[in-house]
Amino acid sequence: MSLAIICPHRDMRDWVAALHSHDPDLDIQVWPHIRAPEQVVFALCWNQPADALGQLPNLRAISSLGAGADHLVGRADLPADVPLVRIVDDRLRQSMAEYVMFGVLAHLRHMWHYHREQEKRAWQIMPPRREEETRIGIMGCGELGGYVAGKLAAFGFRVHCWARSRKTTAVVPVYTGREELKDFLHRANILVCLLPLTAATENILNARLFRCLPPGAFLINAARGAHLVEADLLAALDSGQLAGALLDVFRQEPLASDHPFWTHSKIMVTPHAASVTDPWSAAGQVVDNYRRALAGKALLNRVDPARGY
Ligand code: NDP
Ligand code: OXD
Repeated sequence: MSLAIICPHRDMRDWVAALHSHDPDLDIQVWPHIRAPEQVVFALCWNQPADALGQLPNLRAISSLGAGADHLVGRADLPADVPLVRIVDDRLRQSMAEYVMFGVLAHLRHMWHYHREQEKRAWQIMPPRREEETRIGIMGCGELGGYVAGKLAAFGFRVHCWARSRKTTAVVPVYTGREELKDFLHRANILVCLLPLTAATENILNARLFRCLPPGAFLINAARGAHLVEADLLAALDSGQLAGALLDVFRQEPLASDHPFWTHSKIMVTPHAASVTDPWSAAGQVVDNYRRALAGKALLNRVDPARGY
């Protein structure tokens, strides 16, 4: 029996070492060097090539290497009925909280502006945006959104979330469903997207949504590039409807070198680095799920293909 890692263009030696630290006897095959496809019962995947999983006839489970599973859900090339799981991890949550906190503080304290002014040796104070006038709306109140909301609230910010299902125990107010989306947006002068990418959320960051935000709102998208209608963002920045954006994810990654986002004065680009799965933190749950799959036990962190996340 073996576990396959299918993550093209990445050095997976750390992952192999981290998995072996939990089970030194684990047989690991790293794509494209799959020596014995019929032995593979568990696949750990990120951006897997279209034909990779179909070549593994005895799969019992497939795990995303990250929190998102949109690269696995609803794909015709995936073996039918093989359960999907994803990573849920403390380091991922904390790292995302750091990223969003950075974006919020950099916006409020005009750090983009000061960084540009430094190049001109210009000494001019901008009045900080006031924390008490700041209301942060987080789209998604799951493992990441819920955690980030708690951290921002503990720091003193007014935070509210938006989710699909009603929450009764969240630490911040949670708006629910399309019917409460406008109320959620009206209150958000910083909007953070931490939604999974599904049919219902694709293109959700669009002109109509931006118009529901208070003028001069700031956008942080750390979820998926396909949530955002890029032309609508550029228009909203030009009109002043949005003051700026911190973007970590893009429709096409890496972002093309001639993409207008690179040079836009109101956009900060990061290379899908908001919260990268740390193998040393996450390998334990992968080995656990591998063993569960072998034993026919319930898997941890299941993805519901019908829901899309
Ligand atoms: P979860 O599944 O734990 O949470 C998803 C949240 O989104 C839930 O609160 C869910 O509502 C809500 N949601 C889903 N669909 C809708 C909808 N149609 N309308 C309203 N709310 C909806 O996911 P995670 O928090 O673990 O991760 C979120 C995403 O973050 C990932 O899917 C991935 O794309 C992205 N990500 C990005 C990273 C980066 O480095 N840039 C790193 C890690 C993740 P409900 O609670 O009702 O189910
Ligand atoms: C993830 C990601 O989903 O890195 O974990 O985007």
